[in-house]
Amino acid sequence: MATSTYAIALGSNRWGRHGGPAAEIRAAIAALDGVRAVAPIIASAPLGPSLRRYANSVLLLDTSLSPPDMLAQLKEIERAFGRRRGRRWGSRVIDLDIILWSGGCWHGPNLCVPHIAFRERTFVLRPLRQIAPDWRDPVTGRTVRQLHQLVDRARPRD
Ligand code: PH2
Ligand code: MG
Ligand code: MG
Repeated sequence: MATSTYAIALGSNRWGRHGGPAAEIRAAIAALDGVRAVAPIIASAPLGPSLRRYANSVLLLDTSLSPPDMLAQLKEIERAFGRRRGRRWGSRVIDLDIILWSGGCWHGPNLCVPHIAFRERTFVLRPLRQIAPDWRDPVTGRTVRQLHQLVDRARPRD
């Protein structure tokens, strides 16, 4: 029984078994159960030390999994796709991050929902706005549409 909805951000800037970054994103989407909406994949300039461009998207999924169980499933997919743990923000075949959860906030030892940096990231907010513009961030009380307008205004070219 589906009891909650998650917004999951997907990112890739490395080739893997399925192909280039966009193919890796499509394969990760296919590996998840309960997917209800998927934003078009975008190309984005890397934030941080990596030099390779990213493919990014965001999806909504319905599930009965708790946030730690959802995270464990995402980590399992990252492992299966050949993601290696290493340098923080190094290039990666697939990165799956929980951005929002319909239950509001969650703070655990390895997990903080909402994602701590999503309000500053155009490559998350732009796709998220396409599928969930009215979702309200439980921390700031702002909608995704408002959060996107705020970063867009600050950095109109990103
Ligand atoms: N993910 C990062 C660091 N930098 N830059 C872009 N454009 N897209 C990402 O998904 C991304 C990033 C860490 O997870
Ligand atoms: Mg990430
Ligand atoms: Mg991650």
